[in-house]
Amino acid sequence: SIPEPQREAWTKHQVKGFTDADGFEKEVVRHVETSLARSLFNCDEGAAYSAAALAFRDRLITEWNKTQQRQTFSDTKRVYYLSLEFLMGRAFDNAILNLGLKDVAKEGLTELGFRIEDIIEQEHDAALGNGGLGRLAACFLDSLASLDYPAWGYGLRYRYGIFKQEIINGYQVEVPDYWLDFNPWEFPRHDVTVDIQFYGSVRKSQDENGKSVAHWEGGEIVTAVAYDVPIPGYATPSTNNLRLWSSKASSGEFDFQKFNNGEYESSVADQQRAETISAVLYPNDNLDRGKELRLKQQYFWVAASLHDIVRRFKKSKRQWSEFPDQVAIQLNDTHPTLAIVELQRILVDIEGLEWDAAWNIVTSTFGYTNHTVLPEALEKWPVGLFQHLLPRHLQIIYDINLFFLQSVEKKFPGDRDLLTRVSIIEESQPKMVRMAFLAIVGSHKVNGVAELHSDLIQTTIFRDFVSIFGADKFTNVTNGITPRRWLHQANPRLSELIASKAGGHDFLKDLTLLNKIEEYAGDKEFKKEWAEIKYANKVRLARYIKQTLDVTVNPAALFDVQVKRIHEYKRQQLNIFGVIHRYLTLKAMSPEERKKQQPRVSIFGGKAAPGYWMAKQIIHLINNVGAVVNKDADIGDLLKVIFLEDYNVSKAEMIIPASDLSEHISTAGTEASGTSNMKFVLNGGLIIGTCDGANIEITREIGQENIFLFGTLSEDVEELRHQHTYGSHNVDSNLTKVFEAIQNGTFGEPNDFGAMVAAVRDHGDYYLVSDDFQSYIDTQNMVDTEYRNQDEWVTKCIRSVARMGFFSSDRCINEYAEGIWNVEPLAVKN
Ligand code: GL9
Repeated sequence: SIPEPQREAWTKHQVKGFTDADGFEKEVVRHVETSLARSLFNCDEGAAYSAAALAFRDRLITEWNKTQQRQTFSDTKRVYYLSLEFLMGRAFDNAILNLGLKDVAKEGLTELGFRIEDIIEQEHDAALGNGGLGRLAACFLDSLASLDYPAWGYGLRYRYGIFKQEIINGYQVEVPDYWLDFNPWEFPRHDVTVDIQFYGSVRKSQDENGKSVAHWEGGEIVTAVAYDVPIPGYATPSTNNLRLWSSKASSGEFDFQKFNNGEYESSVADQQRAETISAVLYPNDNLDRGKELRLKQQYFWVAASLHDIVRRFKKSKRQWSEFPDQVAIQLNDTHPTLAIVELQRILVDIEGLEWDAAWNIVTSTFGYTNHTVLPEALEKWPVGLFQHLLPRHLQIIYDINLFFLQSVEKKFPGDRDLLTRVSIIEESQPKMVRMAFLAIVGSHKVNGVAELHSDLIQTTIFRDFVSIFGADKFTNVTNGITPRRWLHQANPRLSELIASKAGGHDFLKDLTLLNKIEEYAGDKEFKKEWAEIKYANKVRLARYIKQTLDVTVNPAALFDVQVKRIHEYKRQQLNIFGVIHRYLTLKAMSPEERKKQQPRVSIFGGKAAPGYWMAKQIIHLINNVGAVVNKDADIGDLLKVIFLEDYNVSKAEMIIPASDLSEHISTAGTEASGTSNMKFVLNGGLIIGTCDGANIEITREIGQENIFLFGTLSEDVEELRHQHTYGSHNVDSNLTKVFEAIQNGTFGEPNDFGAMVAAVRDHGDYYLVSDDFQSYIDTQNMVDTEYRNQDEWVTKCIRSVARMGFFSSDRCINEYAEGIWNVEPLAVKN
C-alpha cells in the first residue's frame, strides 16, 4: 500500500460518486466521448445505455471497494455460495433502484434526450442459468448484499448463456446466446488466476516420518481467470462480489512451448480446447446427462474457487482448525460437490494435515442444498471417468467412502443391504459415484427448499442417511424471492401504491410489513387503483403480444399464465389439454350460451431442453392449438392461446405483473418448491395449483380461500402409479374427447402428437394427467365464476399480497445464516 506521506494526494482525489442528475449527465457525456469514442451526433440508444451503465458502474465500484476493505479489516466469517448457475437478468435497472438513484437516472436521461424505459430495454439479459435454481442464486445474492452479509458468489463465466428460443412454424429452434459483446458489469481480473490440473497420475511417497504422501502429477493445466461482478444491496452501501471464472490455456504449459517448436496450429487448437471449458451453459433442467465436459466444468470452477477461498484464509495467518469459523461454503445442488473432495485434498496432500483433522474441517465447512427428488436429475459420474480426469480425487472419494461405511457398520452391524444402499459408490455396470451421497457425507447440514420437499427427501431418497446421521443434520429452508426485483422493479406502480399505505418503502427491506395493506382490502379507492394498475400491466402485455405475434388479445379478459421450463412433471400438457377441452366446449355451445362465458387468454412460455423431445412436442401442440383457436370466428375473444417466445428474466418482469391467474400444476411431490408461484402472488395474481412444493406454504400463509387447489395429494401418487401399471387405467371421458380432437387432425398432423397422447393413455400416465384432469377442469370453471365478481377477486388479491411477507429471500437468507452458516451481518458505519 501507499506510504503515509503520499496518501494525501489519494484522499484529495478520492472518487466521490454523483448524487444528482447534473452529476450523472456529466458522467454519461464523459463516457460517450471517451470510453465509447462517440459524440452527441452518433449517440443512439445503445450508446446511451452503454454510457449510463458505465456511469453507474463507477458508482458501484467505489462502494464495492469499500465493502471489500471493510470485510477484510473486520476479518469475520464469510459465506461462499457456489452455484453453477446465476440467472441474473438485467443489471442496470436493478443497480439504479438499489442505489436509490432511479429518479436521478430518469431525469438525467430525459435531459440528454432519451426515455429511461428504452434505455433499460437495451440491455442483454445475463442468462447464466436454466430456471428456478439459477434464479434462486441470483435472489440470494441480492438478499445477502441487502442484509450486509459478507458473502461471495462463485460461478462460471459462460461465453454462451441459456440459448435463445425462436419459434418457427410452431417448433422450438435454439439460437446461441452470445452475450458478452458489451458487458459493463464485469471486471476482468487478469491478475487473479488459478492453474487447474486435469488427468495425469498419482505417485505415492513417504515423508520423513514415514507417512504416505500422494503426488498428483502430469496431465494438463488450464488457467482460470477471475471476472468480478459487483452486487449492490438495496438501501445499503454494501456491495458484494460475484466471481465468475473463465478458462484459458495456461501460458506456462503448452502454447508457448509448442509455438516455439513451430507447432502453431496445434497450439491454437489447445487454446481453444482450454477455452471450451467455460464456453457454454448446459441447457438441461432437472436432468443429469453425465457429459465429460460438464464434469470438467465442475472441477475447474470448484478448484479455482477453493483455491481463492483458501488463499484468502491463509492471509489471516490463523490455524487450520479455525477454517470453519471463517468460512461457510454452501453447495447449490450437487454440482459443486467436488469442493468437498478438493478441500480434503488441499488439507491432506498439500498442507499436510492428518486425515481426520482435515475431514473435521471439511464437514464443518460445507452445507448442501438439494433442489429435486426426480431420479433422472440426481448426479452420478462413472468411476472410470473420474479415474481418467481426476485420479487423486477418486482415491480420496474411495477413502471417504471407506471411513463412512466403517462408521455405518459400527452403528448398524451386519446390515449389508444398508451398506450397499448408502455407499457413495454404486456397484453398477459401470460403477458410479453418487454425488448427492457424497454431498451429504461431506456436509454438516442438508436442506430441502420447501417443507413438503424437505420431508420427502428425509423419508425417501435420503431416508437411510437420516437414521445414520440423525434428523438434526437435515433441515428445511423454504425458498424466497427478492421483493426488490420482483415487486419494486417489475411492478413500480404497485410498489408505490403499497408504499402509500404501508408507511413508505420499508416493506422492501422487511416484507412482513406488507400486512399493513390488509386493512385496505375493502377500501373502494384503494381497490380501484389496484385494479387500474393490474389493467395497465395487462395492456402492456397485450401490446407486446400484438407486436411480437400479431394476435389481438382483450386486456379485459382473464389472463391465465403458465411460464416456466417445459417439463412433463410441470404438466404444461395438462394445461393445453384443458384449453382444448375449453375450446371444444365453447364450439358446442349456442351463440347465446357463448355470450355468457368468461373470456380468457391462455399464455404459455418456457424453453425445452434441446434434447427433450417430449417437451418440444408440448410446445408444438400449444402453438398448433393457438393457430386454430386464435383465428376461429366463433370463438373471438372468448379464448386466445399465446406462446411467448424466449421466456427469460426480463420477460418475466413484464409477464408476471400482468397475470390474473397463474398455473403451478406439477404432479404432487415433483416440484421441490417453485419460486414463480411466489412472484405471481406478490404481484396481485391468484394461483391455480396442486398441493406441491411451496404452493402448500403459500396456501397456509394467504388462506385457502385465496387459492385454487386441485388434484392428487403427494401421499397418493405412488399408489395411483402402481394402479396404472398393474391394474386398469381409465382415462377420463372429457380427456378422451380431447384426444379424439387431436387425433382427428383438428390441430394439425395427428402423428406429431401420438406419443404425447399415448404417454397418458397407454403408457402408464406417470404424471397422473388423467387422474387430475376432471378436478382441473372443475377448478378452472370455479375460477371463471369467481373472476366475474371482480370486486371480490380484487379483495382476494390484496389480502394475498398482504400475507406474502414470509416469502422474501431475506427471510430465507437469515435462516441459512442462523441455522447453517453461523454468520452475522457486517454493520456499515457511515
Ligand atoms: C429446482 C426445482 O425444480 C424448483 O422446484 C425449485 O424452486 C428450484 C430452486 O430451489 O430448484 N431444481 C432444479 O433442478 N431446477 C429447479 O428449478 N431446475 C432448474 O433451475 C433448471
